[in-house]
Amino acid sequence: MLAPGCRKETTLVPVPGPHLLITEVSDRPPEFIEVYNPGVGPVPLDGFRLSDRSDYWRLTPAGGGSAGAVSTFLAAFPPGTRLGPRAYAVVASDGVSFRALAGRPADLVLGRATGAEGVMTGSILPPFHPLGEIHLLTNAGDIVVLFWWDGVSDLVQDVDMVAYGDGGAKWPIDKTGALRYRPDAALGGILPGLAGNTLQRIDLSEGDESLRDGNGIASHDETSEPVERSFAVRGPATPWGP
Ligand SMILES: [Ca+2]
Ligand SMILES: [Ca+2]
Ligand SMILES: [Ca+2]
Repeated sequence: MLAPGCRKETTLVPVPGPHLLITEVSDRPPEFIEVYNPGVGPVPLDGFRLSDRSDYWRLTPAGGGSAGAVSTFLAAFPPGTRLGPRAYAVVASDGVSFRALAGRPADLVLGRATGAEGVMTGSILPPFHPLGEIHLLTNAGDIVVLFWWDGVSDLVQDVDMVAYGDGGAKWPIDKTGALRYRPDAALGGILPGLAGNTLQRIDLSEGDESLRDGNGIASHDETSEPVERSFAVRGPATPWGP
């Protein structure tokens, strides 16, 4: 029996599947985030979420919610979506401009859809371009976080994250001291602004990321990844490929 005002702490459920990775971020049209499944089996994407908010972890009831802001997203993959082995999921900000520029529809969209994509669900507050395009990733700098939450636990679990430009400085990710989170390391690095190129993962091993005592999948400390060594800023964009 719990005393009034007390809550039962929930136990963390292991994140299903192998360690998914963010493998590409493009901050201008065709603006997209690419997620890769390096494993040998399909991964159900239920519970996985993408956000550009440093307070993404406040999503849980214990986290107290978040204030909301213009030009941010915190969105879940639609129920029943699966990512095949050695396969990429390309999540476009704007399905219409992505399809026009890339020549094929994205797998999923955060904003406008052409009808050929799955639609991410959740809190999506896009700035609308005069032409109707939806841009969610800030060109001067932003953060992108892939995380997992079972919808019940007090805590979310980090899966992968990356910061570029002035994103990590403006929106530091630090859950240290909050709820029962372990300390987050200072960001292991911040990539430069993309300047028309895209952020492409070149090291699927995550380099010297700390593999213990973190807030991530399999206790990884996702904030600690030395991203300057495991990503390259280069062009052209490579949706669905390395
Ligand atoms: Ca990582
Ligand atoms: Ca990791
Ligand atoms: Ca790619």
